[in-house]
Amino acid sequence: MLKNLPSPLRKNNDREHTMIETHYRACHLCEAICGVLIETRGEEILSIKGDPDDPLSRGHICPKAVALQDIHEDPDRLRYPVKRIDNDDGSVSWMQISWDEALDTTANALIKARNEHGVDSIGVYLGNPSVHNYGMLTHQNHLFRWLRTRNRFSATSVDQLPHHLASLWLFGHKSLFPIPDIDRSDYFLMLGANPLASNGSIWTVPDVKKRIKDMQARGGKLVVLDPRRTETAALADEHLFVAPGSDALFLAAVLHTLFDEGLAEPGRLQDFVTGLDKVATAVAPFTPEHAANHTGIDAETTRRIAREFAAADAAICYGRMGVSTQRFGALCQWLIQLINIATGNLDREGGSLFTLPAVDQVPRTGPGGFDRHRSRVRNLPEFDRELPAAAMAEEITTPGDGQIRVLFTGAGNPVLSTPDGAALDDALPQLEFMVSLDPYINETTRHAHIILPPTSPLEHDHYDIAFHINAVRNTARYSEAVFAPAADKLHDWEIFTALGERVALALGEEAKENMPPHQLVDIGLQFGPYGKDTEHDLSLDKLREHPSGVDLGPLKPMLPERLLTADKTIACATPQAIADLGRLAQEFSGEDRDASLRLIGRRHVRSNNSWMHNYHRLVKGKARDQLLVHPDDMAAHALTDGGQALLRSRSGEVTVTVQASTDMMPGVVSLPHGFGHHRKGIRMDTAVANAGVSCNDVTDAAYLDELSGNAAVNGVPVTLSAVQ
Ligand SMILES: Nc1nc2c(c(=O)[nH]1)N[C@H]1C(S)=C(S)[C@@H](COP(=O)(O)OP(=O)(O)OC[C@H]3O[C@@H](n4cnc5c(=O)[nH]c(N)nc54)[C@H](O)[C@@H]3O)O[C@H]1N2
Ligand SMILES: Nc1nc2c(c(=O)[nH]1)N[C@H]1C(S)=C(S)[C@@H](COP(=O)(O)OP(=O)(O)OC[C@H]3O[C@@H](n4cnc5c(=O)[nH]c(N)nc54)[C@H](O)[C@@H]3O)O[C@H]1N2
Ligand code: SF4
Ligand SMILES: [Mo]
Repeated sequence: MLKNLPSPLRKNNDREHTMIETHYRACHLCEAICGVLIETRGEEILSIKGDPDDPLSRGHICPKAVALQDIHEDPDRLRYPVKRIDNDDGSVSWMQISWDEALDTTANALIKARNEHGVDSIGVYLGNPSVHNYGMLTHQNHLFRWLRTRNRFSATSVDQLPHHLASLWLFGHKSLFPIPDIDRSDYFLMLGANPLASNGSIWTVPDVKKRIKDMQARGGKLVVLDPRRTETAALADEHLFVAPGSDALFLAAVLHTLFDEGLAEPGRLQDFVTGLDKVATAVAPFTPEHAANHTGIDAETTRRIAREFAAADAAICYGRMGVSTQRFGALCQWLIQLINIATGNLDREGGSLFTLPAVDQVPRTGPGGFDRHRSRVRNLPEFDRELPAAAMAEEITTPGDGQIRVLFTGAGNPVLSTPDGAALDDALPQLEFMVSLDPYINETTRHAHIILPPTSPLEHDHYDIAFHINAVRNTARYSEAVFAPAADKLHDWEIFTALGERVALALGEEAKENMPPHQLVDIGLQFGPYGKDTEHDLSLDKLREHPSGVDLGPLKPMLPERLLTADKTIACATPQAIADLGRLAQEFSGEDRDASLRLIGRRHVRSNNSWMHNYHRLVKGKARDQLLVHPDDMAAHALTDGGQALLRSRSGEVTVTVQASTDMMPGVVSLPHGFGHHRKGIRMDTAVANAGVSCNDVTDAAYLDELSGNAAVNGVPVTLSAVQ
């Protein structure tokens, strides 16, 4: 049983005699990918500091960097595969099993489901850290190529799916994201993002605070639209409260003003941009006056912002989570890029540019597709062969052909991170078999029959395949493992490979040729844009000689060459988006702002989604899981500061501690997601002691961006009542 496992922390008896070593590393915990220096003596970590020589992060780190040590040393982190034992008295225990037993049992369950019920009876959910762990990206298809199920899900559809769709429609590839070139910009219009807490997203921008301040010192201006006065909003030159879910009206009104006042000047983009006239016609009814009724931003302010944006030498319009995970997420992301295009700020230095990463996945991976099939129960559209995560619970519980009977989760915690997580929590026990590739027994993985824990992050090497694509500067860096893993440990990619081999064998197929991730990266580097025959001559060996990373320069204009549309043009009048303007008009057809109380989320720099509450250094101090409520709303609902309240939506309810905050827009309340560790059977002691409640017990799986299928975890209508 787990309790009796040998201590995972290998004590080093020769400490005094062991040399102090410095390891160069990329912190993989968030998208900023900061360079860190980790000092070790034997098995002991002595310090973690920012690497001043990293050309991207320039020495910056945030308080989470120390979690690299905490994860590695956490006694709750699983070191061996475990199997769940349901005892007769209703209790659950976990038994350590061998890798062979764990992998054989898992592969057999997958094959059995495939043979007996068809491949769609297997569900797959991959979470956020799977993108931060390069071996999971390079090797997941060693398994999934044999399991081409329609029931694939990921955190994408609770997050950035609208960004992918806008990029697919406009630029021809799901991962061609325009990146805010803040270091050379004059004007930044930011919606629904809080990079001071998040450290940037779809925008790898370590040290963002300094970059914002530098822009301001150059005379540049930051305008933030957010229903909460966030850390970023507080730093902005102008902060505007915007009613949750109404941003598309504001953006359409900005675009309307640009066309209406003759400010649309795409400049050199004109040569390869089509359909702007159709867009102008489509946004003509969306006046700033109409928007003002619903957004709370007066018409003159909207017009002024449009004029300022157009007048700036280089301007950025950027929106993130807050405008993605809401009812009009895809429309918002499309409108944002239309504003950048119409003003000539796309592909302009100081505007938004595409990157050219050293391992350039973009031309090598499929562009992504949309709505090629739909979910069985609710008829929701597929994107990139994945269905909306909001549909997962019903696909498990609804009988019929294609019902999910076996579930694979990897690096995800959908019970806490997808809307109506409580329904998923109730659905998971109905599965015939569940396996989780995860280092923890948490809210989701506690339902698994088998948990396959990978090596700790410091036990494997890293090259960031995902986030250089979104970075403010082109750089490349390879990090060696800090510690050698013990012989009986497997990396995530090795687990995928081992399962893939077993499944292939059972199917009478030949497993895919296996090459470790670093070799794939070496090939990617050598044959990439800075590889052989270029002045940089990049290869893995070259990066090993430069462990702080290699600078490949600022972002450069690359259009139309970088476009992956068939004819190398940007067709602006995306039919789906234009049609969705009709849904927008209908939703906001009334004269008055909707009166319901709306729920939004928030992030804290010391936390990260659902899984960073088990490290004492990050959770100590004041509680951070309160519901923030404006004092006027406190009074209207007879709430007391620090008191308890019942927060209820159409779909669920939780009892929260309320905190009065003048940072909130009246009519809007904020609760962070990722808490709710009170559930039975979780083996994360510190997290359980800081349990909080799950915001996603209140969010609603039926509340979606109907165009993209992305969850609308922001803007959820809720009610509040005091609990005595
Ligand atoms: N209400 C609300 N809901 C939200 C959000 C919100 O703002 N509000 N945000 C959404 C967003 S943006 C996201 S990305 C999702 C995140 O949703 P998920 O990805 O489902 O959740 P995480 O909390 O990131 O869970 C990460 C899991 O990965 C495991 N893990 C960590 N590192 C590794 C590793 O290297 N290998 C393996 N195999 N496992 C690992 C952890 O133990 C944990 O179980 O949540 C979404 N949900
Ligand atoms: N410290 C920390 N860093 C993280 C994470 C974390 O959990 N903690 N998670 C990582 C992940 S997975 C992601 S995706 C990124 C997210 O990165 P960001 O998007 O920068 O971070 P959020 O704090 O979610 O910012 C969303 C903002 O949108 C606002 N908002 C909510 N609804 C609306 C709306 O309708 N309109 C507008 N205009 N604004 C709205 C919220 O108040 C919030 O300030 O952060 C990443 N980095
Ligand atoms: S901002 Fe913090 S968590 Fe993100 S990469 Fe840098 S050190 Fe790591
Ligand atoms: Mo995310």
